Amino acid sequence: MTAKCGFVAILGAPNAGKSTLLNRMAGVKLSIVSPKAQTTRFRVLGILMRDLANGDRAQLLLVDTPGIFKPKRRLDRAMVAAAWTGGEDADLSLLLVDARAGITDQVRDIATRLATSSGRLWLVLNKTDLVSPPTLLPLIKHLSDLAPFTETYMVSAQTGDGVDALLDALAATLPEGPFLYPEDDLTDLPDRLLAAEIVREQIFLQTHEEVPYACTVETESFTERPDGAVRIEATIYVSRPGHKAILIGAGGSRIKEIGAKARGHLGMLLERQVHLFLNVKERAGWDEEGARLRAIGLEDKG
Ligand SMILES: Nc1nc2c(ncn2[C@@H]2O[C@H](COP(=O)(O)OP(=O)(O)OP(=O)(O)O)[C@@H](O)[C@H]2O)c(=O)[nH]1
Ligand SMILES: [Mg+2]
Repeated sequence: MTAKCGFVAILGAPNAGKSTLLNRMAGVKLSIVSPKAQTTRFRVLGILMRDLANGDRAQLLLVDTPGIFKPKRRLDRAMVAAAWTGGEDADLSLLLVDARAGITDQVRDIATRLATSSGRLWLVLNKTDLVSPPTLLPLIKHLSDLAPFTETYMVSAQTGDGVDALLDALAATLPEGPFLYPEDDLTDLPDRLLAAEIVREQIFLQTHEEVPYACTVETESFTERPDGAVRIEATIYVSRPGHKAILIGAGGSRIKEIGAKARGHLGMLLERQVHLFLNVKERAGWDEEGARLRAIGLEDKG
């Protein structure tokens, strides 16, 4: 048996389905997903073992990245920088393109920049469940004019269609080398960060307009109790008093629902009972604050 191991970065425009694909490939939910753009804010690693037909074994280190867009806030700049770094550090990058949205300005900009980088690049069309097959070939042709993709795959991260074939091809193409993580590990994401992310996912699902973008979540305490349950306290920082009112909702109804859903999901992910306490604090300008960005693992680029 030969061991293979390498990093594969999933890059693309916001909402392309990168996190859905990571979760589908890892077979477990590691990265939060929402119908809104710019959901993912930092790199999320998925660790996956795959046996090849020839008896070789591969450890795929899949890196979900924030969507790439024109950043305005310091938070946005740090997110986009994290995405590009994910690509630069990888053995192979996948450009994931929403086949229904096609070649938007964002996709064009990303592909053009990837064309100037020296790393290996594959094209993956996603959301094939939403388009008719004859539209895919012209799309691939136009994308191939923008960057030198060495392989092309078509998948539906949602239904799982085509994902196995992509995984087999990825495992086969990884460089030979020892496994970098224990075989049973699923991610390097600490539970505290996972807890904050699951709360943020509910904010993305349950609030609208600018509110989800005006929030960040930090786990203040994470303690295991003697009965096996875990007690989690998290703070939601919001930019403005109006956001706080929306987040709390009439009579506290919204924050209660965010807490209830997040607690349920966390209970399943952590496989134990969760007691979750949420605190909402107004903090104008948190998205320009280095400490808030570092709290979610983003390097402070100033
Ligand atoms: N129909 C369909 N929907 C999909 C597919 N993959 C993802 N989606 C949906 O697309 C939306 C965005 O998915 P995400 O996985 O959050 O996208 P992302 O690229 O990680 O987005 P950012 O983190 O914002 O950059 C969600 O509503 C997903 O359910 C797919 O293959 N088919
Ligand atoms: Mg994402």
